[in-house]
Amino acid sequence: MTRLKQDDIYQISKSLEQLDMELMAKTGLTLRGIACAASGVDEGQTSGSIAGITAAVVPVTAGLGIISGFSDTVSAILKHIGFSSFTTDSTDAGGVSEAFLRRADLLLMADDHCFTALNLGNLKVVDNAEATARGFVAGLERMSGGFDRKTVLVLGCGPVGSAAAIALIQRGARVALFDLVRERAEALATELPTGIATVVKTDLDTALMKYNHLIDATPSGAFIKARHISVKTIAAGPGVPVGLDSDALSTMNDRFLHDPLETGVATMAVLAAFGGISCSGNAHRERT
Ligand code: PYL
Repeated sequence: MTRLKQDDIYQISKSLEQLDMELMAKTGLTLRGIACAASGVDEGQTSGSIAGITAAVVPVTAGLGIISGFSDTVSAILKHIGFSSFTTDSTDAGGVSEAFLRRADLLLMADDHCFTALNLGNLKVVDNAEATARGFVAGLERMSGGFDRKTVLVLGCGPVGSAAAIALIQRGARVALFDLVRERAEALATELPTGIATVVKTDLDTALMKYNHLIDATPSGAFIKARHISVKTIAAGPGVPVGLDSDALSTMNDRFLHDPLETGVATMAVLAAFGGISCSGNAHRERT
């Protein structure tokens, strides 16, 4: 998982209205709408109760430590989609204790390996990697007008790419799996329905020229070039940094979804609060 930097997130809190306008143009949904679609819940039925749900965001000093602005940005995203939310005054265990004492319904916290949302009522656990994947797949589906057995190229078979492949198949897509480590793609393919999931046998350049629907779940930047993009290309990029280079981005217009944190945070909170499906965290998967 790429560790975000302050530069990646410092503008998010003041750009959420702008993000909603961009998402509406691309998908017909706002950030909350994407989160609800990804969670399989009706936005109209949740919007009333969401305000009554309080989320606590706990800063964590473990490992490489606190990212300046991270917890407040997470809290701002949650407020933007309608939750009540606060960042705890204390960090780590003190913050967890504070969340309980202040009767939070949800608790969100992240170390360098796992970003989790906990429902303190029903003990549901939602992992950011899985929620991020589901959010971007929901957005890609809307931009694509439905998958209807279309094949989506999944770039990167780590926690986000794996969860994206599963979510794509659940929504009626076929998936072509690519990872620089071919064994990772092959290992993922063994967990997915035969014939619906295939491993890309060609090199990356050929694959990028072949497929029109892409999910970039890699930690690599600017490797997707303008020559890989056609008027039919529709892409979602949960990966950080952005996989499309500036020339490729300039040709995509309203056919590319990316944000460094918003979609994942919104989806994990809605999943934790309302999602009927309990999510298992990816924390147990091998850490890259
Ligand atoms: C959750 C993000 C999405 C992409 N990479 C993940 C990341 O940067 N993880 C590290 C988060 C560390 C947060 C720090 C704090 O400020 O509480 N422990």
